[in-house]
Amino acid sequence: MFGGWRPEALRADTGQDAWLRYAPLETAAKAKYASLPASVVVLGHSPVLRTAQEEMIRGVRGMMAKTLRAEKGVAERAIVLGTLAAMHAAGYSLKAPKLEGDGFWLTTGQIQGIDCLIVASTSDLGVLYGVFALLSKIARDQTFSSLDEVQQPYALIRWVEQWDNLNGTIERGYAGPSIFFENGDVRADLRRVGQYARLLASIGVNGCTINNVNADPRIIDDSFLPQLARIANEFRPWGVRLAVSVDLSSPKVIGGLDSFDPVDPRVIEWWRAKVSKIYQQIPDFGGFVVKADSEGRPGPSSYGRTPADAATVIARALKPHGGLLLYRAFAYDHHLDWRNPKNDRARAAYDIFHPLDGQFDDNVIIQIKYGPIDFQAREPVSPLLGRLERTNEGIELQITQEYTGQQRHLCFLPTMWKEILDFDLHVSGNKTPVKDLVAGKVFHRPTGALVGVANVGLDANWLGHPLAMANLYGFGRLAWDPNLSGEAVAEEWTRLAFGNDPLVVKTITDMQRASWYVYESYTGPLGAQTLTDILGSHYGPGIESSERNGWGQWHRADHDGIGMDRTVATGTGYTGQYPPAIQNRYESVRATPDELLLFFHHVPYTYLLHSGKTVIQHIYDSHYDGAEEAADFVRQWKSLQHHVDEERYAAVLARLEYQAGHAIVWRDAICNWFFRTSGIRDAKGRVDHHPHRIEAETMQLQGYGSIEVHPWENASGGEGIECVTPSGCTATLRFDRPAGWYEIDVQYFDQNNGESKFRVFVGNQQVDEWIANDHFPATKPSGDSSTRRRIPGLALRPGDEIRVQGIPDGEEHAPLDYIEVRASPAER
Ligand code: GCW
Repeated sequence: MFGGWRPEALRADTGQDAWLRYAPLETAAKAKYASLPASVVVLGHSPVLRTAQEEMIRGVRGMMAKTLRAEKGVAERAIVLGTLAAMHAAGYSLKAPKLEGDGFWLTTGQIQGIDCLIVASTSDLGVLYGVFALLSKIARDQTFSSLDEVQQPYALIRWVEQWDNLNGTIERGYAGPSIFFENGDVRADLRRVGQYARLLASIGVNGCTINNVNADPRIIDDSFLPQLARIANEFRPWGVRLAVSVDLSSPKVIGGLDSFDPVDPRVIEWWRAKVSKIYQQIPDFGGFVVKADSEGRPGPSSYGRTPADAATVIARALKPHGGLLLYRAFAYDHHLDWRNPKNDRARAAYDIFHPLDGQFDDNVIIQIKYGPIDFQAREPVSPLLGRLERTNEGIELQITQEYTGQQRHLCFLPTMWKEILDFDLHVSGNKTPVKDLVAGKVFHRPTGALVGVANVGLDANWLGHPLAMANLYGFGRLAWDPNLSGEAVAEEWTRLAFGNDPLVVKTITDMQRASWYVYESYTGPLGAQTLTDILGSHYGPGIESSERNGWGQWHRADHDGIGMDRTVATGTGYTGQYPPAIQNRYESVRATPDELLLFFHHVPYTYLLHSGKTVIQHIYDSHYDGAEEAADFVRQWKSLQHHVDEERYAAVLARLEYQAGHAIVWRDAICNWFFRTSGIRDAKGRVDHHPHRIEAETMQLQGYGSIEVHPWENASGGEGIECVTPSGCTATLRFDRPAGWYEIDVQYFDQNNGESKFRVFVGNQQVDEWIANDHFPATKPSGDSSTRRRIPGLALRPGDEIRVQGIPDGEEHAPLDYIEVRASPAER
């Protein structure tokens, strides 16, 4: 019944343990590890080493139902955990390889004549990382009879950031409230914080910034520090350093000064004293993140000072304590004049920070978003990444899917991150991939950083979509080792999160690997960026929201063509920020790769791509293909029924079915908009032609009235219907096709300010009913709230009356867009 595979994988799973489930091993795998020693020896007493020993015991107990004996010395075959120094001190003679920092060595060897399994490092934390690596191998069914493996982290700083507010909400968080804060204070119950730190440690993440970069100054108020210390206590046993985002105006807002001018001696003293107080309570405090002069945040420009002036005052306060300052390069003017074709937000980070190269202290890291705009589904690599030679830099990636489907759409981001990290910027004509630049290897900097904005929440499974945790896992793995392939990361994660059933491993790995391209293909063509509502949710389609305003995310589409001319020759000059080899590639319209064409060039819709298609036909095709591939995810996932636990099976299926529907909303919005704007027909005749679609406004309505939807492209035909009669309304049509099996899609709008009820009848028989109670980011009918209900397998006869009844609730007026009646798949 289970395809020969074990029912073990089918245990209910809330997702709380993520990739650290330690699920019981298959009998065959258990046999493989039967010779594992029966005891675990740890050399040393630090909290991190204690954690390492406990984790080893926990993992083996979960997977093999055996409890290792915790010992202090080697008297029998043992798993030995400790630093190389401790091993030498204990008189163990080992020929150790060269290890640095928190790197580790897993090996088998003799200690005092006894065969042992050894996990060694130069640091306690490295030992913990080694334990996690060993347990991961067991969970993934890897053989390690002749184990001898060294792993070194690529970059020193591997931090996640959370955009949590003190009131418990999370900016761009999609999985429930904050695990850290509630009602203005640190939560009383911090169990989830300890669990989070464990997950982070298991992938080598060594720091976490807990609050929004749009920082509440109160975070470092003296009265708040004991609360921060409680969080640091949860992090400490896992070697995760606590950091916070600070507001540059803090000396004024909470410090009582009349200025926050970074060169004012009183301000300098204020930061010095504040930082010492923090370290008195949190000796291993990691440091600060700063967002300044950006999107309305206060900054040094108020006093005519530079980011270097601002960074210096804070960095010097942190320096004596070993603290770091991550100063964000995401600073730009959001009141740009869109009428000026030379204006370009993409230039901002480089224009502001490049002239300051060399003016930052050694404990400052300039934290640079991967692209020059803002976490779009596709952007070129930020040129600033290649242009700081005398300043530490780090890259900022986004784990939370702000512009990539908000964990309702499947989008495995390590595929994108790999392209970015491997991208060779050819600095000074040499091979200089981004991963080497941000690890500080190219210019021999003291440090570098990979930072991921995670935004996990209180939802049991941390990120909402059960498959989205692969992004957090993948961030940590790539920060540790950017040379891993995206495929390897997806496969590791799948084995850990779902077990080793080959069908499960292959299916989920394949889906993850395809998912970013699929998402990109129906949301943002050819580097035009994610064509979403940039002024609001950043979720559904909103093609013109980025045009004709000061935010500078323009793609400049009009009747004749589309794209931003960013060339030196005729455009904004942005391409000139890249080293020559890259500049030449992007300066030339022919040399620019298709997927970034519209980021760099303005071209007519009839322009021929390298693929041989015109731009407009590519837009149509990619959106149709993308929507079909999204539908195919549902089919692929269904092949895993009875191979994964029911809970996650159902939760993922629901999200994928929703995604397949929402991909059609995206497809239609973008295709219709470009069709109307360009006037050029789809060569394949699909756009604006939906043979089985019946617009709700054309049905026979009782009580329902038509409404216009804005922007028009987010509803089929630009209109929908709504019902304000409390007892409900109906929309009816007469079925006039041959008798047979059909499925009906009801496209409706599910707002978050009411829970309307829907019922569907064929003749007098009710065939379905549901409540529109999902929580999309929308209070009106829109591309965010548009969703569908699919009713499969209906035997319809000519003359049947199909009737949808809607009963409004609150501000949600049972809004409908259209219905589609299609022959059931088996009949097609
Ligand atoms: O992407 C934008 C987000 C903002 C965010 C900002 C930033 C925290 O829409 O919500 O603010 O970037 O990164 O500072």
